[in-house]
Amino acid sequence: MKIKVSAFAALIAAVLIGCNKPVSRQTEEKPCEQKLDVSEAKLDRFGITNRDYLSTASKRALQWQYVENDWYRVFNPMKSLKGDLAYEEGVVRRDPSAVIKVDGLYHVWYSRSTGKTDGFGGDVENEKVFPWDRCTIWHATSKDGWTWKEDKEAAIPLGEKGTYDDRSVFTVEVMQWQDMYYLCYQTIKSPYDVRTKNEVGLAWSNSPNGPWTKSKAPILKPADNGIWKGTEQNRFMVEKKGDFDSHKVHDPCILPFNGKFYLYYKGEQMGEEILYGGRQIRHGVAVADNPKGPYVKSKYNPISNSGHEICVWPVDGGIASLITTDGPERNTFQFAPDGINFEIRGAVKGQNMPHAIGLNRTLKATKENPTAVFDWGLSHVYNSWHYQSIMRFESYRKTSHVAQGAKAKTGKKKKDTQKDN
Ligand code: AAL
Repeated sequence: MKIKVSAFAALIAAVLIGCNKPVSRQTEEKPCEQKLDVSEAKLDRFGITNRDYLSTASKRALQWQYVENDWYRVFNPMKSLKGDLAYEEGVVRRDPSAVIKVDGLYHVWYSRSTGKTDGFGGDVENEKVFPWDRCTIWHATSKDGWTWKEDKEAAIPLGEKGTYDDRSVFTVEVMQWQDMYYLCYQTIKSPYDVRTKNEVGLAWSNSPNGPWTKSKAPILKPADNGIWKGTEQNRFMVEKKGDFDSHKVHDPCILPFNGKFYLYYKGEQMGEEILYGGRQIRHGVAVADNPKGPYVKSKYNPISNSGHEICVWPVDGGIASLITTDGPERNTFQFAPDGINFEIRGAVKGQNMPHAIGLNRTLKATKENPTAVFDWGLSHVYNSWHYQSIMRFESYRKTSHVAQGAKAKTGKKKKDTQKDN
């Protein structure tokens, strides 16, 4: 009888399970159903013993949308930079932008501040609450990507007292588009307390060396639908949490995509919780017809359920994203053909993982090597809580796992010096 059931199952080779079709108020309706492929070939590939006894994990494996092996990276230990970007005691240099190359020189922008961090316990009006507080945005250039020369003054200074960016401008990204350069970055208006809303500003120039014109108002703001509980300095106490980005919009990065401009960002929510052993962080996107905006938040936000700093790049007609640090899907590569609906495609080994990646935009990702942009780039390290410095990351692609001297699937033997490709 059992054999007959199995044979029947093999014939239809499908099990019905709930699917993710976007249906409004789906909980009030009968959830739609999706067929699960339990063909012999699929069971054999995943080593599933018995199609009549599928564990929850096996069912999940059978639902994987993408089971190829071309999105996997291993990071080497980070390396020190030379010249002005070498570690300097007393100075914070962090959150580097993408690296671009113009007229034979690499360019990078980053947050810079001096002095130690006081935290939120004292006079927040006059002290420095975070390493990224009281920052301005600086620019450095390099011939070889190792030795960097910092400009003599900030590329983006603070706004005048009373303006939206009078306290800190930081965590910058660069976009080069039609002979113009755009810097988008986080902004704080003083005072900076634990409930201060964080916004996003923009500046533009026809040269990477500036001068920069700043937007008069933020181009992106947190959702305005959370309600704090009481007046205490506590960001966890809320009457209502509001959208995923009700407190802060962070880590902005604009990519030209499908004739429009997609501003990817990290949201922080009022009343943030700890979930899956990490912070409750999700990403969103806002779209504009023009690089200067107006940017309209996607109705599909949030577009991730995990992650931290934004790390996105164009590949194969869509947008890829590296999700790091927080949430159940941390350390995964994800891909969205439409820039919005991301699926997991692969993973990174957690070891040596850089967390504030400035991608190298001179490297091009391809369908065959979608993570080529990670060959090298910049990130930061915490030399201490007070001071951070920018370093170089390098990584390599790994698509096989072969013992030294043994034959790979291609039939070739692996040499002792050879890394997996
Ligand atoms: C980073 C980023 C943003 C935050 C701070 C500096 O991890 O998410 O930039 O504001 O930390």
